[in-house]
Amino acid sequence: MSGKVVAVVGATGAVGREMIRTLERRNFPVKQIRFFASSRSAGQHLKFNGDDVVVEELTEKAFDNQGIEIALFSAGGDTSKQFSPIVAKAGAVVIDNSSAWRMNPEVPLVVPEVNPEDVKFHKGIIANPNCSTIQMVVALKPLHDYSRVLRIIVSTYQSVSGAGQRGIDELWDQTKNIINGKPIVSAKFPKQIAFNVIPQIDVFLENHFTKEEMKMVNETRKIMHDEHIATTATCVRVPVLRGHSESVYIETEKKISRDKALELFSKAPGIVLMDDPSTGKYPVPTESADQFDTYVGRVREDLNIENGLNFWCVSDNLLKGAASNAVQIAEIL
Ligand code: NAP
Ligand code: 3JN
Repeated sequence: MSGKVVAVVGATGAVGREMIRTLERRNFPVKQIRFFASSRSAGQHLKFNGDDVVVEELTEKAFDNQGIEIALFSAGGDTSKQFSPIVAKAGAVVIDNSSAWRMNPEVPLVVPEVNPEDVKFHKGIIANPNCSTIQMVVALKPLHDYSRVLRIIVSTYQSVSGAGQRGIDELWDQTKNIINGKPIVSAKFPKQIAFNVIPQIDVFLENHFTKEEMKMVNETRKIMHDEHIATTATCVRVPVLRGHSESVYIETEKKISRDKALELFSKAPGIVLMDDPSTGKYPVPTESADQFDTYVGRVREDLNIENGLNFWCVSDNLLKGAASNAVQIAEIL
């Protein structure tokens, strides 16, 4: 049978389950599939293309002499730091969803619509960027190719699934409890998320930005091969189940008119343009959920800055923001 021997590490998680579905949906050539998680989930069964597959415990010996060629990791940064080098040494190429390796100069950080060529310099580990970065750089790429992007001001509206299964459960639980007049518990998020918005994702750093915001700043430069792109990000959690949205303002070297931007977006890979103010056409998370593309709309020339352009983009954070970007990288391999 042709195809690759593929492992999904973190297979029981919110991203891992989408990786499995994405391999199925994109007909990735799989000769054999293996699922790994912690000892908590070892022994569980998950389906792949209709077959039952047992979840195995990830251990330091688990990949020895198994012939595993591609390992899709979404088991958090600490697990990745410990196991990715061991798995790469055992002969697999690791495609890791955590932030553990993203800024390591030896590790390519890849969005296939933007810098597919970087895959070539991998030494066994390839990093998948943060979900908020991925959809923004997919949208920026055609603009940047036409006229260099100098400045980015972005505000994100990030769904609770970005915080994993516990984030999804917390929104449901709080919503049900509030409707039923019961007290609520905030454990995964720093404040109440139901009927609220929270301008904090991840921890605060010394410069008063959050870690999530600084990921957008640094990862954008690395992916776009431009150390000078000046990004300011404000990352906000909103009570949406699935799909991150972003309001993006950019300044470019030469002016990009709305018509030019629409033309560039409409031809770009991975982008679906939804922009027609006359019919109220623009993207929203409920309509882009479960899709692989990045949706762009609300394109406007800035009122005050000659070379300023505003747009809105929406993408499924569990797919393009994580699982399908990783599977696309595997397709390049
Ligand atoms: P999740 O729903 O909490 O799932 C975590 C997964 O990791 C589970 O399968 C869990 O297995 C497994 N795991 C935890 N500790 C492990 C260990 N020591 N050994 C093996 N497996 C272990 O979280 P998620 O939303 O899927 O996210 C997982 C990770 O993906 C995040 O921590 C983050 O690094 C990354 N992520 C990236 C993006 C992105 O922007 N690209 C977005 C979301 C998440 P058990 O069932 O055994 O606990
Ligand atoms: O909160 C979100 O919407 C995205 C979260 C991503 C995330 C969550 C926990 C750990 C990451 C990430 O991918 O940057 C990490 C991490 O690996 O640092």
